[in-house]
Amino acid sequence: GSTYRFQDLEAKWGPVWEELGVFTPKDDGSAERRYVLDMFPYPSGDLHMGHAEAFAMGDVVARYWRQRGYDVMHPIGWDSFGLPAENAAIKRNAHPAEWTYANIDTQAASFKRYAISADWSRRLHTSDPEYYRWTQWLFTRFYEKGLAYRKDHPVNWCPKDQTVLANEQVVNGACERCGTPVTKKSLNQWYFKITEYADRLLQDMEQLKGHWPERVLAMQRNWIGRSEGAHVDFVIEAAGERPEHKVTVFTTRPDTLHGATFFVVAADADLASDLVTEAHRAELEAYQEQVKALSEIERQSTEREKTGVFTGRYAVNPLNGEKLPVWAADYVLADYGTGAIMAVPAHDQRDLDFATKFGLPVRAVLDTGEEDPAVTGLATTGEGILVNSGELDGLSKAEGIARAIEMVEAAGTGERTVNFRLRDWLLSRQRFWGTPIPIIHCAECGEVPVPDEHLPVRLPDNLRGEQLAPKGTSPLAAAEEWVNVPCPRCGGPARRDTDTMDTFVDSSWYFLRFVSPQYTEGPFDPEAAARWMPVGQYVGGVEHAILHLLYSRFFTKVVHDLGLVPFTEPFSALLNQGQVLNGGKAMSKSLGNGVDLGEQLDKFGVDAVRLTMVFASPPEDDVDWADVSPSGSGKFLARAWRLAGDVSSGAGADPASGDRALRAVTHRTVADCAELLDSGKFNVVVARLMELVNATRKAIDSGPGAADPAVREAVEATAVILSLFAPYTAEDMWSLLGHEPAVANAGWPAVDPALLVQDTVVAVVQVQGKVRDRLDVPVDITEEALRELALASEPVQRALDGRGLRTVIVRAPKLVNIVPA
Ligand code: ANZ
Ligand code: ZN
Repeated sequence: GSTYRFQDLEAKWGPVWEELGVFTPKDDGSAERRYVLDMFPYPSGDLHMGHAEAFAMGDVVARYWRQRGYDVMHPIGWDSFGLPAENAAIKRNAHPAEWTYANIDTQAASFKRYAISADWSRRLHTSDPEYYRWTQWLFTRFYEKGLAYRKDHPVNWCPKDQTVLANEQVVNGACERCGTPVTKKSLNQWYFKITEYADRLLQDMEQLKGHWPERVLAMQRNWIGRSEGAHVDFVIEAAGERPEHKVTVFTTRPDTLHGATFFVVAADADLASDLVTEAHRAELEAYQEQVKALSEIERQSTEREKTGVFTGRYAVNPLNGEKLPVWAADYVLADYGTGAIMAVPAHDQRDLDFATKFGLPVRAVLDTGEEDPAVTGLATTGEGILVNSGELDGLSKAEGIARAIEMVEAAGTGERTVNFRLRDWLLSRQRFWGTPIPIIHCAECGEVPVPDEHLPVRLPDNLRGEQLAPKGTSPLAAAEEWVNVPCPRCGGPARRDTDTMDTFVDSSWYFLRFVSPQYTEGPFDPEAAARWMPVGQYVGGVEHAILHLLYSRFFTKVVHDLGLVPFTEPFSALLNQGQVLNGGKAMSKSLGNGVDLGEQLDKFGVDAVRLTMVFASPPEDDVDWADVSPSGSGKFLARAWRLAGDVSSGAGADPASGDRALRAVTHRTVADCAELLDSGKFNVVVARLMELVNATRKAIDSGPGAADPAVREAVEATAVILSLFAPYTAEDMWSLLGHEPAVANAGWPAVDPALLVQDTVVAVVQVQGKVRDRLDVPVDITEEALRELALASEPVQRALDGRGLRTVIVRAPKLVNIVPA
């Protein structure tokens, strides 16, 4: 028929693609391999508009690369462990698996309808025992390398979710999930020693420059937080009840050692309780209670007035022997540097605020030409010359830093050091629906890893509903018959570890599993990984700019060090797609501005929604659904589709005999679109395609007519380019044009360079009104380019005779008028 009905096209082509296995890579070496990956979804309900945006972008890349002849792997799977499933199970007195797998089925059906060109044979779910078996296997390798360990630590605790949170999951002092203010609790927890990889995580970002968004690299750099400085030892004076001992500080400014006027230890560190004199203990303890009661939000606020208590002790400055009062305060963090600082109020604002509050002295030691900080209340942090600093006087800041380090090193009271903000990764969770930690605790043998041949340690399937409710300890502890096992080493009675892993562990290696999802000899087939990886294009939201990417990079480096992969970075290129907004705001329940993806698909069709997502803005920008027109997209698709119906006859004629003007448009469009796709300007590709469709329609209606071979050539090119955005429409066009499916493998149209030659015009260049040169330039030359060309002309240079320029008037493409000074 001649009516475009998206419902018919969706019903017709989906099953055909599935049957033909169009999107399964050949993996036979017949073509260069490329791996395109979208951050895998979490199965909370059905797909939403955000998925539709992200997956539309990833699919453009996958489909484009396929058309360019690459053997493309574009897998799909689910990040299916996690709290929402567990909470739903508690509410419904069910097992988390029920909710999880039901949602996965729903999403899978939606992905198929959405025509994601995924290889479904690689589908995986991180909550499947066949998957988490290998998560556990990897944990064991980490454990053997000393990269997984336990320690007691004050951890972030969400009182509502009754669970531990990683620093990364605390946003402005509140639980990332539920918004409850986070408190501290001391627990024995499992950690991954990601800090051992801090330097490499930083160094290897060199490989990513230019291929990852600069802001993501900046966020990673900042999170790793490398600071160069020194450890300097201060001796704490002996006083009555305890002998003298030393406390080390971390400072980035050893040049300011002479400006230290007091000393501060983190109030909540053991060190504070350790140092305090008996006379001040009660006061310190009262203060510590006060600090504990504060939420992280309040603690981290820079506006808050400084608080602290004197400990009764003095620390001796190793450079000048001065005695500095030791304070305990909460603005010094227990888990950064050494948890103790030398305070230099003249040159550090936090120290100055503290000094002002408690009447401590301020001594400037770097003359920066600014006003005295003691007077202005503003610490000076610029460059300058050291003063009041004994031997360091007269040196610059950098010289002072170097010299001060030499001095403390020579005296054996300090050393150059590098400090990282990055903390070890707290990975244990006291929740049920996660990968069980494969460790057995034996009274005789201590921690014993579960032997590989006993993996997976499966979750018990008899816990449900209330039994999963958060209690602070893991719900697994209640499964007695699961917990009690013989020790794998001595056979004596022992207990399984009852914590589960942070779901970020599951997602830190899924991209490796995809290369060989059914592999049973290890987490992945190393040969397949070497063939397919790194991922050529990774696509996902900027909300994962730090954690998921950092953890995945860390895992990849460890797996590299285990000799399993040759590469050190998992994702060669990264695209952060924008958000889908409605009315300029993120969609949310509270705003009531949510848009239901299913309804949009029912109303406008998959192709129109996908095309709208891509056309609305550059991929990395947000799309405001209130501003777009999926019905307009639908009209365009119908228009493109009708072209194919019009040219259904005349196959086989040589396009070279066709209309040259239309051919030029087609070939230029194909060439430009390739460039635009390579540089990620997908929205412009759609605009160019609309122009091609218009030109073709004109050629049919008022030009050489539908039978002209140039028209067929144009419509075939349209179908191929359109297949990246609107696969159903493109497939039907392809079929109307007399081809077998699938258009996805049609191949990118060849470009005839002879048809790309641009029209040129003559530009006249005048100097003081006299014509000095005539230049052949492209019609669409920019003002800037024409100006450059004109000024570079030899006759023009001769006429200028070394004089400067007063004005240069450029009227592209035809005229340049130069007035010398
Ligand atoms: C003396 C000094 C003088 C400092 C000066 C700065 C300026 P970054 O760059 O972030 O690494 N510091 C060290 N450990 C701390 C902790 N646990 N809590 C709070 N502050 C801490 O910062 C390093 C600087 O932050 C260190 O250098 C120390 O103060 C402070 F004019 O030492 B500085
Ligand atoms: Zn034992």
